[in-house]
Amino acid sequence: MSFFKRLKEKLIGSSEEKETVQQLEQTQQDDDQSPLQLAERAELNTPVEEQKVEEVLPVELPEKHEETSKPEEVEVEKNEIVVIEESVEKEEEKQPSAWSITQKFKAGLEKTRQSFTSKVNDLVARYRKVDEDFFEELEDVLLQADVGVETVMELMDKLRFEVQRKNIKDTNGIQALISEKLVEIYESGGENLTELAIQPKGELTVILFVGVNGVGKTTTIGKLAHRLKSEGKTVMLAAGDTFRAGAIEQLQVWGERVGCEVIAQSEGSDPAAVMYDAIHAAKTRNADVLICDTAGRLQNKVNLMNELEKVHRVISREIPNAPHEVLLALDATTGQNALVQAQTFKEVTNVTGIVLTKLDGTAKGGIVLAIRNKLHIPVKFVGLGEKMDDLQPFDAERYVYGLFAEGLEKELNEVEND
Ligand SMILES: Nc1nc2c(ncn2[C@@H]2O[C@H](COP(=O)(O)OP(=O)(O)O)[C@@H](O)[C@H]2O)c(=O)[nH]1
Ligand SMILES: [Mg+2]
Repeated sequence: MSFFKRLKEKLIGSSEEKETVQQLEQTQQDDDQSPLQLAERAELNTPVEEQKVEEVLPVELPEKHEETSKPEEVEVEKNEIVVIEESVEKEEEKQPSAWSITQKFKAGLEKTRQSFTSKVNDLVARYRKVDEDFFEELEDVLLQADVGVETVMELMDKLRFEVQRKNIKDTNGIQALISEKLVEIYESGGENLTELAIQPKGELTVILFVGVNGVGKTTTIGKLAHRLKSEGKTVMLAAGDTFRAGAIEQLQVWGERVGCEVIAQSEGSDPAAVMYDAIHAAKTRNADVLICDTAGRLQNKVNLMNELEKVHRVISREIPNAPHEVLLALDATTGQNALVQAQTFKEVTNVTGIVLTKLDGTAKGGIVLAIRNKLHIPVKFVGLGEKMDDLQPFDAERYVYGLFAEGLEKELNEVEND
């Protein structure tokens, strides 16, 4: 299957969304909107199916569709457990569509796209023809987006080869070519496992979060708990950051929002003791997943190592192969510094996956590629905003679409719909 066909199927999804696209195309045969635009409109209009398509199509719709549901804003009282359960059941029924997830990547990568695409567009306009000077400037643009030297070099080699092989002369299709090669590079970088090591039903899965202060651990734990709950799992949280003032309360607030029990002790207590308590509580309540927060003191590597080792030891004494995941949260806005942090944590603990937070807050979203290339640890999730459903499993195709959305549409529209 060609890259663009695969990309398109992935972005739009293959089932109902596609049908909606085709229906819309039939009703509007003389309409010159692209299937992608139609899909976008279809997505936006899903809740009002009866609405006349003709009336909707010519209107420019804003991209604020996330606002259609805001479950996180429902304040939940502790004594309303029944209500929480009901709302979660409802959420289970309406899983987000492929296209709405694609739109999250597009929105989350807006800053990167704006800075990156405008530079690439500018290059394309100035050069028109692909030559060595063009490649050199392109290299700079990619480096400025934090893609990382090795990845940029690999990409440039691939582009040069492809340009020669296909005898490409003009710069117009270059965004499409870059996209294709970036996905290729990402996928060749090792296993593309975004799945969490969730244990079979009846067994407790323990997920440990590590990372320095402020990178977004607690927030991500809240979002992940929400995600796992909406898949029907019983989730509990362990307030292992007993160091930072307010950290326990912050996790408790998330627990209330999402509807998860939080196991906590007082500030300053031993994190390992919290883990011990939490595992026992989770086992007693037959929880499916326990997500553990930790403090991220990096001032002293020996302390960090000791603390994480102790936490780890206590967890695996209670459940032999736990923690099943050690997720390292890295803040995308810190750029190359994130790579340094990752290196340190890799040395002190067995990191099984990375959560790259705040991708929406940086114009240098190329850091995903650098992380992949340097660390060989899968980026399992990316944070695309501060809302509860802004945590998404990383997806190379959607990511690339987020980088080049406008530049790719022409290519994608030329792919046949079958
Ligand atoms: N824009 C944006 N902000 C985020 C994201 N993830 C976390 N944050 C914010 O980052 C700040 C620090 O997060 P926190 O969870 O307290 O970090 P921790 O110290 O590692 O636990 C908070 O203000 C969060 O709202 C994200 O994906 N996007
Ligand atoms: Mg925290």
